[in-house]
Amino acid sequence: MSGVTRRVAYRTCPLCEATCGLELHLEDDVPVLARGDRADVFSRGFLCPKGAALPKLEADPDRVRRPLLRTGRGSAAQWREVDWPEAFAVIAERLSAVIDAHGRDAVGVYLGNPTAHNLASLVHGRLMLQGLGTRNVFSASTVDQMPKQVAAGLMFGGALSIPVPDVDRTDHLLMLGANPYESNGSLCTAPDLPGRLEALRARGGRLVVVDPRRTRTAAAADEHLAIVPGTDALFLFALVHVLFAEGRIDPGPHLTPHLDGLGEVERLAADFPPEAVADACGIPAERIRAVARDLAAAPRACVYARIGTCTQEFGTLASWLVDVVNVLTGNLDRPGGAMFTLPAAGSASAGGTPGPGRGVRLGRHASRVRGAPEVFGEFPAACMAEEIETPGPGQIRAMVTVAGNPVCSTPDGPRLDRALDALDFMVSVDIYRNETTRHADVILPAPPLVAKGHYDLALYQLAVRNVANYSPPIRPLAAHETAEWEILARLGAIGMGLGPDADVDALDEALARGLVERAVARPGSNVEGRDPDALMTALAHRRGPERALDVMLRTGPYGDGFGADPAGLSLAALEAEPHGVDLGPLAPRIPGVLRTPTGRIELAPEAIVADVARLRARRDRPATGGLVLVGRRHLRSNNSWMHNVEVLVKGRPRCTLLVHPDDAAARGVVHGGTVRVTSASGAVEVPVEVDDAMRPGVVSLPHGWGHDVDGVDLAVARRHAGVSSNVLTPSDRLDPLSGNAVCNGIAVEVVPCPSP
Ligand SMILES: Nc1nc2c(c(=O)[nH]1)N[C@H]1C(S)=C(S)[C@@H](COP(=O)(O)OP(=O)(O)OC[C@H]3O[C@@H](n4cnc5c(=O)[nH]c(N)nc54)[C@H](O)[C@@H]3O)O[C@H]1N2
Ligand SMILES: Nc1nc2c(c(=O)[nH]1)N[C@H]1C(S)=C(S)[C@@H](COP(=O)(O)OP(=O)(O)OC[C@H]3O[C@@H](n4cnc5c(=O)[nH]c(N)nc54)[C@H](O)[C@@H]3O)O[C@H]1N2
Ligand code: SF4
Ligand SMILES: [Mo]
Repeated sequence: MSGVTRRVAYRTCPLCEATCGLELHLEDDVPVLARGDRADVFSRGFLCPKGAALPKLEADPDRVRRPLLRTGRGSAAQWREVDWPEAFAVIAERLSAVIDAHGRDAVGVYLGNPTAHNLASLVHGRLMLQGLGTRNVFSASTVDQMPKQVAAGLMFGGALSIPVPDVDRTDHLLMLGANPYESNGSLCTAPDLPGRLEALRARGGRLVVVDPRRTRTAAAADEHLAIVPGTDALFLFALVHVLFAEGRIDPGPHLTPHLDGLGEVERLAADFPPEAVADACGIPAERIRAVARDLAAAPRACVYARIGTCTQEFGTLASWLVDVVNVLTGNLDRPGGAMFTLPAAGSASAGGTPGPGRGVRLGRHASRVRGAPEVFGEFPAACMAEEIETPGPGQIRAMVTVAGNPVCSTPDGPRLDRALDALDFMVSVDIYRNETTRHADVILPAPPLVAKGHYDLALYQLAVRNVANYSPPIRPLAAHETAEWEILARLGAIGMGLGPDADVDALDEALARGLVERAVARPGSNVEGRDPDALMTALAHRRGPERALDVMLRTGPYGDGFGADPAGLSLAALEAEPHGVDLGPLAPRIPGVLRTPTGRIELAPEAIVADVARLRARRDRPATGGLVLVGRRHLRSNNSWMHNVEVLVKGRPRCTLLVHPDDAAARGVVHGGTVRVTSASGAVEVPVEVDDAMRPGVVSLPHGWGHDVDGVDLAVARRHAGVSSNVLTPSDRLDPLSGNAVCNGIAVEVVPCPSP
């Protein structure tokens, strides 16, 4: 007992988008217990089983703690721990060799989901990308939310100008393709979103859920519409049609002066009356009409849609129509509707001059093999394998992955798996040796959570309240640990040809200076015209992402302006508030938030209008009668990477195929049996749960499983291996405007496996 130092620290949970406050109980700075922080200004004590398991995740003996160097391949692979100088020396030699021989585009980069929850990668990831200077950048965004970013970018002028549902004040929420009872919300940062939805209903509001499965969220709603996968854009267009046909368009005096393209939307919607889409959507015309009327009648209503509407054939169209409906019903940018956050650390739309802006440019260049357009500086993740496999100038011969597991999470994982195996060189910044990182020649471990600071730079741009919360590191880095920002900066330096021992502090200093110089040059900023040197001096005690964050906070919308407003925010102010700072409910931001070239809301962007013909063809496509596959999430799981924590995977297997009783009976499939699921790209064998929560004709399989492969170091996950649903996801089906993969609505055949 004696000699152990116990204390409590407060931190924001980095695991999902909800940003819950954790009360971490520490013994000698090692977390032993996580509770919800009841004083957290945003989460008020809420936490889920993943947050509670964080101490176990931190203590996982399989985590990579020191750099690993691989010799041999496949089943002959051997891993050796090396020190950081040796790891970087190997990387400098071999990555530079690839760049020297084949050019910068020969290095591919994949950024995974946790990079969006990580201050170091959000700030210094750019340094790495600039240093590597390759066009071959991929990320989890194109198996996720890219359609929403494209739609919002074209409508409002910024890739992150995404309206979020003002769930705490709305009277009526129409939710499509989201299941926050499991996911805790996405593109909608709201700790305890299920509790907030219950509060909505308790105050007399109405929740309508559109999902091919009667999820826990759908079961808790007032109404559930079991839509045919991939037809949300048809459904939403029919809502638009009804609103016009019944004279229920009412954007209101707040939006009307800022709208472009209303007539074009009306013209397009003419082709989608409820009767014309009802069969395709599997929802009776009368119910579609009623949904439109309810939305129009509610004092404050909001449409919110998430991954089921993004990772599908019409991702951008569906994402666009969500906000079209919000505009037409007058619910965009008003309390209780869909609103824009004003984040404390600023954002592209929070500083600078409102009005006509640069807008967003897409398709500035095209991928080498299939000519897929670039979107916000990246290519579709579904193109990665072909870019590695296909010989010729610009072929990817080396990969850098950061916090990603694309073998499990992107289309046709097995093909990517083979492609990665054939690379000249690969380096992964990760905390596990998993399905993807087992191909790396070098794995560079990110330090544990307790040794890094945390601030949700990305997710606070999408929060349902304006909040700010910084978690300082609990302990300093140990001698064998390297800060993640420094790892990324060093990879960038190697890309610049500065070698393995470059002065990364100088790069970090230049990064901070760049932020300061932009802030003082920005018209109307709270430090406009100030001397950058003086501001840099004021920051001299900080380095790394913390210094950059301090600049962003101090020059942000609530910032202290480096003394201009002593009551304003700074990193020091946040350090004094371990439970966070509540900056209030969302407030209207139009027109200030707009950055389109016209300075108006583009209701009918050209690129989107041009894609409507494809949707018309879908309207008229006859049903095949076959089964289609969709995905799902479970509260105790997180994409592919938390299956090595026993408390989260124990119990019934989670990687099962849900099949409606009628579909099961028609195929001789029984509950608890095993089936073979075949798609155009592959086949898996998986246990079945017969479940009447499924819409007939639709089956559901979660993603992120399939852990029993050579070379992974995941003892627990291997015992609960499951199969990867992305074996079944073809890599040739993309939403054309966003390059997003179509992971939902995949045609499959299901047959019983012979009993063993
Ligand atoms: N516990 C847990 N939480 C997570 C994650 C996790 O893996 N586990 N992952 C995190 C990440 S990275 C993300 S992006 C978010 C995602 O958060 P959500 O968007 O809430 O994701 P899901 O829970 O997968 O819910 C998607 C729903 O869409 C439905 N669906 C599928 N196809 C269609 C369709 O064509 N139309 C409609 N209307 N619905 C469809 C599915 O049946 C499913 O119920 O969750 C985050 N939170
Ligand atoms: N079929 C289908 N496929 C899908 C989806 C779906 O719904 N259906 N969902 C998609 C979505 S929404 C997403 S976001 C993607 C996720 O796709 P990915 O981001 O590729 O996969 P993850 O499983 O999130 O892998 C995260 C990786 O980060 C590592 N990691 C965790 N913490 C840290 C850290 O602090 N630092 C570093 N350096 N590494 C860390 C983990 O060990 C793991 O290797 O999957 C997508 N794939
Ligand atoms: S809901 Fe998300 S942020 Fe909150 S405790 Fe769970 S994993 Fe962490
Ligand atoms: Mo995601």
